[in-house]
Amino acid sequence: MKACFLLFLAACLTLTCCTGQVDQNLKSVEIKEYNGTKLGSMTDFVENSINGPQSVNISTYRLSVDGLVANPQHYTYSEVLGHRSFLKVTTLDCVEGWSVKVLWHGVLVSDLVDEAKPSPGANTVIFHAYDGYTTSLPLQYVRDKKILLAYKINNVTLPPANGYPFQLVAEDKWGYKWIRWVDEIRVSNDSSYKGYWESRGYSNDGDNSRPMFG
Ligand SMILES: Nc1nc2c(c(=O)[nH]1)N[C@H]1C(S)=C(S)[C@@H](COP(=O)(O)O)O[C@H]1N2
Ligand SMILES: [Mo]
Repeated sequence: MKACFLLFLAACLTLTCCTGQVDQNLKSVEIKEYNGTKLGSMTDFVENSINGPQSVNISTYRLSVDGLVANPQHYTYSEVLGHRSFLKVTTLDCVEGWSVKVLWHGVLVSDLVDEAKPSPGANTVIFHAYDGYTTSLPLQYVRDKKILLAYKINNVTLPPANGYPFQLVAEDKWGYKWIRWVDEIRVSNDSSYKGYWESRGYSNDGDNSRPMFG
């Protein structure tokens, strides 16, 4: 049964990779409810990325954890997936006015950062993506909120448009903090660093309980 499901998933993914679109079969295998909470669909996300959907070649892909660390890391996709993983139902709120609540499955950003051994004074995490997009978050927030680097949505491997291989689940932050196609986690002591949208006027704090401009 499980093997059957995995085979089906593999077939769907092959299709998705070739077309760069979410295959309708993927939509039919994603879960719609979790612990009594009704979920949105991964196809509810609005495509608004700065350079369109990216297609990452997983055989050459590496996730770097570097910057202000003693022990920089360069993980393959499967090495990242080898870390302990967690599930979370979390809502993404975009500044454009739409939001989607789904089940995320991922690894702890703080586990990856800790493996790289952050130096004293490290207080910021700067994320870089395959399309050149950047954003940042306080290291303390990343630890306290147990922030995930997600590789599945609604129990389906992230489709390319949703950020395959990884999307940051920046709980309680505006959508522009939810960086997709993440390829670098850079530890820093520059707490005033401004990412792509932050340097264009959106609040650096990005807290979704506060105004998006700040
Ligand atoms: N790499 C990258 N990540 C990105 C963006 C982008 O342009 N490039 N756009 C951000 C914005 S503004 C939003 S609202 C969310 C949307 O993510 P979703 O497609 O998973 O909803 O992605 C964020 N992450
Ligand atoms: Mo957004």
